[in-house]
Amino acid sequence: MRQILEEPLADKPFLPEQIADHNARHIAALTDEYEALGRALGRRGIDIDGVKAKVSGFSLALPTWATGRGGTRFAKFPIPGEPTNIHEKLADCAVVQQLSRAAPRVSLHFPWDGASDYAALREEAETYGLGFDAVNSNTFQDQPGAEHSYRSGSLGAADAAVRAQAIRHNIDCIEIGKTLGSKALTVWVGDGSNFPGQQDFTRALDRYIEATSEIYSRLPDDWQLLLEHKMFEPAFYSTIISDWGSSLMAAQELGPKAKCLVDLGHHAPNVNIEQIVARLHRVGRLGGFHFNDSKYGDDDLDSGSINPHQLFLVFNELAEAEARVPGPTPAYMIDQSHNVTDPIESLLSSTESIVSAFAKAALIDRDALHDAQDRDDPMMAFQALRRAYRVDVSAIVAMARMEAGGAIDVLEFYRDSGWRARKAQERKPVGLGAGIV
Ligand SMILES: [Mn+2]
Repeated sequence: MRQILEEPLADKPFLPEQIADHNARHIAALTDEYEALGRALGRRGIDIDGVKAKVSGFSLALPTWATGRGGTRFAKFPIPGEPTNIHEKLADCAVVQQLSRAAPRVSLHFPWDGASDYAALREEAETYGLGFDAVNSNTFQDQPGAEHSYRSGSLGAADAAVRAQAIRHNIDCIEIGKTLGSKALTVWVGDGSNFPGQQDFTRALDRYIEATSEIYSRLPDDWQLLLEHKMFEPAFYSTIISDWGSSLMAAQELGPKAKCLVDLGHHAPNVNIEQIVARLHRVGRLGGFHFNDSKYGDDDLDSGSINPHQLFLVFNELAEAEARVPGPTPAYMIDQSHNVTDPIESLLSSTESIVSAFAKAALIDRDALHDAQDRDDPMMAFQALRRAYRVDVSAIVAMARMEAGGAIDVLEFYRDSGWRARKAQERKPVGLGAGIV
């Protein structure tokens, strides 16, 4: 076992020299693997340095809620050293960013991430080299002291006073986001029904769109409103924004700043999510992406842990769309609930999976793919994808990360650092609390 690293400087979790020492032990093997892969790709006419440059340009956001143990609907088993407030969550996100160099933004959720001074919070994040991604509102659970309950819905509730409270909360989130430097508000509501007849589908959607248009009218010009659909839960019979069709319908009625956000876990099993990506991009409404994986539904498992091929196919569609109509990159974010792992380790591992899927999609010979599609040759079209998917791109991803100042083996560095054990001494214990967040 290697030595536990020294106590770091206050403004960065780790000293650059600590990462350099780690990299010095791995650089010879990495260079050898990178050069061998470069020769193999070169024989196919692919320039490995060009792919690495694309990988260097890829980044995603981390959600603060994924820095703690989320648990399941049934229970939550915290670990010592979990973050207990927004400042500690930022520090853990800084660990992921400093080691992976692919996660420079953090997404906040209110009121969970409330702070007394958001300008100071922005400066605190900047000392870590972090910025802020979309802010997220929460009108799916009641808060202490709230005047009205969301038990029967929020933006789509039948009670106008409940809708007004939900609108106010979203406007408050926009105001906080302006101070933080965010450029988007993500809205997911659990509104819906649990019994046939409980709710009029049409009037409920009308109320939701009317309420959301009030929020939309308060958006700064350079902001986006990201609408996140989800098939079910907590409403198990009908959900107001249950699918991409409802989401698109709402976005188109609201206006050009409203876009759809696709969360990989928010569809029925086996749904062709990559086709949804292509559809939404075609109409210019693909606003964002939440990465996770699932076996059954909204499991929030680690990205690429169950179906890495689907992740690759999603990035294939994104690359295809980008080549056809260049435009702003969708807001990429991890959205996971960690039940049995150290959340930082899951975020590091998932970041690696997502960047790898992006890198593999960048290897696809698009001319060969299009040619096979146009000749109606399904096998060769499939092989164009398969040739890229089979490549182990680890050396490209690690080289890009190292050149940006990150660690070659992120998990090894993190474990050797003793970060969690140190935080277990410094941070107060987390309560047992409820399950999934
Ligand atoms: Mn999500």
